[in-house]
Amino acid sequence: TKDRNGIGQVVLRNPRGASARISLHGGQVLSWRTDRGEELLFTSTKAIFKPPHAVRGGIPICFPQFGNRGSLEQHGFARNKIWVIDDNPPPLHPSDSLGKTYVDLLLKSSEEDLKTWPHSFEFRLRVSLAADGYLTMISRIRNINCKPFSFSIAYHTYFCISDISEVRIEGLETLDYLDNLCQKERFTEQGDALTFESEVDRVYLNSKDVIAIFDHERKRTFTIRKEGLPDVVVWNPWEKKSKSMVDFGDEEFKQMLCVDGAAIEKPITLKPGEEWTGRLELSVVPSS
Ligand code: TA6
Repeated sequence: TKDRNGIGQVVLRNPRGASARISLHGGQVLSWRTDRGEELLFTSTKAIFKPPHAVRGGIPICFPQFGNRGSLEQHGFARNKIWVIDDNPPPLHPSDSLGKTYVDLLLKSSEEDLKTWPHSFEFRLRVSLAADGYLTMISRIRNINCKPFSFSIAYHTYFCISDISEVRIEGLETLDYLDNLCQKERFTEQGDALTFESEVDRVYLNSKDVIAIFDHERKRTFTIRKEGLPDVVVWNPWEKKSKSMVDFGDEEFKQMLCVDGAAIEKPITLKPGEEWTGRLELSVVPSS
């Protein structure tokens, strides 16, 4: 299908009726719904669907840079580029396809990209929906250059939640984190679950590979399972920052929370010909 700007979109639908919608703009997942049609990802009602800017919501891919940690635009250029469907991707493990509904997307470094980031790469993204509605994103990034390069990456995931003050995250306890609100200074998280009562903008370091987000009011739990992504970004803009974002409603911070599988603190270095794989699996289950 095409969006209002004529940009291609792919809709995945599994046999039970769960679905996901991915835009070729940025390779961005824009929607992930349960088999009852319930939307699980947040998109701002003021989102601007105007390339090259990424839509405020879903899962923008931050690559080859996270945040403003480098010379590129905020979060790198991958989310602002048009990807193509990859009809003949190098094979993945059979378990990455069996029983799954999926699409393979490809972003290759263009002449234009090389001006700002002089490294030739191929970024292959597989987005899949499993029979039980789990959403999986597998990134394979290959250095097809003649010299090594390093990159950071984050799946900037906007979860749809009922009320930010009724949410807690388990799996980040006792970890060190870099606080973007305090000049990226390093702190250590306390011993109990993370809850929210003000702006949070942190990169948790060396986390376990399973993170749980409990939405108490809506009685559901999101689970993030990740491989190759040691860090976790946690972001809620809260009221003041929300008012400064043109593509975000003043009160919308109450219904969203970004929890991103990422590799930020230690950028990934690829030698010529080398390939890195990172996996993120999102699931949601009713919680008591
Ligand atoms: O989540 C970390 C962060 O860098 C925040 O500081 C905020 O800027 C957010 O990403 C959104 O960035 P964006 O460029 O999409 O507005």
